[in-house]
Amino acid sequence: MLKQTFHCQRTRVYVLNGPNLNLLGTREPEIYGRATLKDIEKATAARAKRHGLKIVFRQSNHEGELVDWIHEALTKGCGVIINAGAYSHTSIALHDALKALDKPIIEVHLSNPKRREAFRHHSYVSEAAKGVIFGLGSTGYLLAVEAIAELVGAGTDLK
Ligand code: CA2
Repeated sequence: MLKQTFHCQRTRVYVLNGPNLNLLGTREPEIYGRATLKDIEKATAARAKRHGLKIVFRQSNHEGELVDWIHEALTKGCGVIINAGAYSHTSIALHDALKALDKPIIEVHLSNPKRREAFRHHSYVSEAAKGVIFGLGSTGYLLAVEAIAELVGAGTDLK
């Protein structure tokens, strides 16, 4: 079977984080774990390095800023890992921006929204994503890097 790979001009992977994720590690550890966003950034960058990929790691509490970064990834990135936080469940703007991106997109959530309140069960991001990783805490970001590396053929002559 022919494996689907995405042609990748650059080695930059955007890791975008939405509202309130800057609070990680300070509250609700029973839901989101004890790692801070800085811890996740370091671990994600280290995992990406193994594959010859570089991480652009950002967090914003503002929907439009996240849209702008997705547009930036359009020209400067080779894939997007996104935990859009609560905007996952509300934002058609993020959905549209992601739909315009012809690069692999992996959606990550620390918790498993399907096991939580009904308003978290639908994600506009999922409809634009190649794959989704839910409920595995910060490990989800590392698995997302592995998925992107595989999809773009990083570290192989498909790059
Ligand atoms: O599980 C996830 O990663 C979520 O994207 C986290 C969002 C939530 O709205 C999504 O449904 C699922 C919330 C992030 C809030 O993060 C906090 C961290 C510490 C303390 C308070 C909020």
